[in-house]
Amino acid sequence: MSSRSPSRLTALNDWVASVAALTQPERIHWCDGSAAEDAALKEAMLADGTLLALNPDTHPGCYLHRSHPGDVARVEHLTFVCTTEREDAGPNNHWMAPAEAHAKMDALFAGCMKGRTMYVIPYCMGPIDSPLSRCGVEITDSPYVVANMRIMTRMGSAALARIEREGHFVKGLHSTGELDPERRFIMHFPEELTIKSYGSGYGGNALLGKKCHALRIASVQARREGWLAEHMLIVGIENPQGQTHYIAAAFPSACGKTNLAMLIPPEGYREKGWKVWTVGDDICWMRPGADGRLYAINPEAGYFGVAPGTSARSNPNALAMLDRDAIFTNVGVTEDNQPWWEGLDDRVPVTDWKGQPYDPAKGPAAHPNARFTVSAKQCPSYSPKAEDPRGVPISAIVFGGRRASLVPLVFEARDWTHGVLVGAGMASETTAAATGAVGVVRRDSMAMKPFCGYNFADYFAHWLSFGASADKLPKIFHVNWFRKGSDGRFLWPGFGDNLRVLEWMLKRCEGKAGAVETPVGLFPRPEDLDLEGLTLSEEARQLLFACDREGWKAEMASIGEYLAEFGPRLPAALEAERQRVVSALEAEAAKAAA
Ligand code: OXD
Ligand code: MN
Repeated sequence: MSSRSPSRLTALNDWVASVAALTQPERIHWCDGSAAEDAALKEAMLADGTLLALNPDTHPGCYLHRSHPGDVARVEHLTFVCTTEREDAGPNNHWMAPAEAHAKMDALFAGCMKGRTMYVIPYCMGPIDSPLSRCGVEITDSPYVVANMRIMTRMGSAALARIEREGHFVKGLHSTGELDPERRFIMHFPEELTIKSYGSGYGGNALLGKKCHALRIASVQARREGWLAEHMLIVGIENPQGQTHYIAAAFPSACGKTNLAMLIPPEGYREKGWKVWTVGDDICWMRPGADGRLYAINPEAGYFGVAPGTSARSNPNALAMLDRDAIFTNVGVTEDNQPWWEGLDDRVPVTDWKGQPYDPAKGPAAHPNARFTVSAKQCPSYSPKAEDPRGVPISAIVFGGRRASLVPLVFEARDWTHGVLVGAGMASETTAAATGAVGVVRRDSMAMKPFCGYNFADYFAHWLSFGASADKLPKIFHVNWFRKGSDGRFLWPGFGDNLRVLEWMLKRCEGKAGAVETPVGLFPRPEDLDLEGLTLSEEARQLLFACDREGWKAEMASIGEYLAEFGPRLPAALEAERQRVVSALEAEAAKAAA
């Protein structure tokens, strides 16, 4: 522990000094990321109740944190992008003028760390020696944030050394404040590479390396520098011939990214030698390499995953990494002090996430957005390539959402421009990862609605701009694991069986699998997928692979209304592409009527 700055970087020291003058902490602690530092912080958090130790026999090194019950998710209505021109933030973001936002935040931060310790966390998003990585420094008064950042990022001395070498970094200032929702804001200043977050201790609001830096600020840097910062998992699929192909997939929060990233192949596939390798479960930074392909890194070093629903069936890899050295937030606890959440198993917990005796009549034991934080290295399927500074070459990009109707199991975009339209038009039912109503269908372009740090119209143009070198780019697909039948139940088993769909995609990339051309994209027939060992109902076979032309006409009209919200800034090529799909649907209808 050190209160003296270990850095010779004037810009960093000046910023830390100015924050200290504003927030007036009792102590300043520069984090070195060491095990000793982590142990000391955890001991202090155990002493003051911030952390509770879990069963040391079944879960060594595991802790429970109970957040304030009103501080359990991201707060999109309190999250702002503060650009000089309102139009640069776009209709997809809440906007505030930078001067007004700074004044508001600085008033909240004034004196807020009195009597507290101010932690300075130098961190690197991505492998420490990768040219694709980017660094930042988070200042916070929360030791819980420090402990989580140590898992989620490469934090401490090595990151500081890189920051000193590069001379620049993203500045993130955070205080839990009073945890008063009336005094809670998450502000981004992309033009200054700065974040100010006050009044929440929740992951996405407080671990500033994650959503705030690696998506909102990084998306702006990426546009400027010719790369992509995306809300995507990265998974490697090894075929029986020993070749591994990588897929990047964008799904909205709490739609199964972690499960897909850690998928266990179905038995028949395992026997043939298929393997799955996890590179990342939430964020993907991709850049064209010298060969024109897109190369991707996972900027994170850990998983901040949704606990409820995680089980031996849904994600055995996740369970295997959660029995040691993990932080659980807002889960229930069993009689023998083990963490528990809905969907885990048949045991009945004794305590709920608020620390009250568990009573099913009063709600779930774990909050629906309860989380685990764990090092990526603990994942049994962690890819040996995840630390490769060059990143992994991406063969396919997948967009997907929760759609009970219309959207088939999978389809392929005809080319890059069509793929960008498919991503831009994506929609999904909302989940508990953000406050607000759950289960409402909303457009969530590229699963980036809450995370793009600039105007979506410019973001779509940026995506389209990659099309110039189209021959080496990944193919783009859309999936929907959540289609429901007439009885309201899911038609597709999901989880490990999703590999059947991924295999079809990779075969399409190699020209080795069939598909039928429709106005909406290229659809497989049931026989184009390996469905051996799977029992699908007749309804499932019908609906999962069908193109409902009338339904798609309405969907394309609705996408048109959504895109029109972006006004004249929307790239003409995107609207032209939509028109092309509409015309193709109409031409087919006319042919059928003739
Ligand atoms: C997350 C989210 O925490 O998307 O990953 O909310
Ligand atoms: Mn996410």
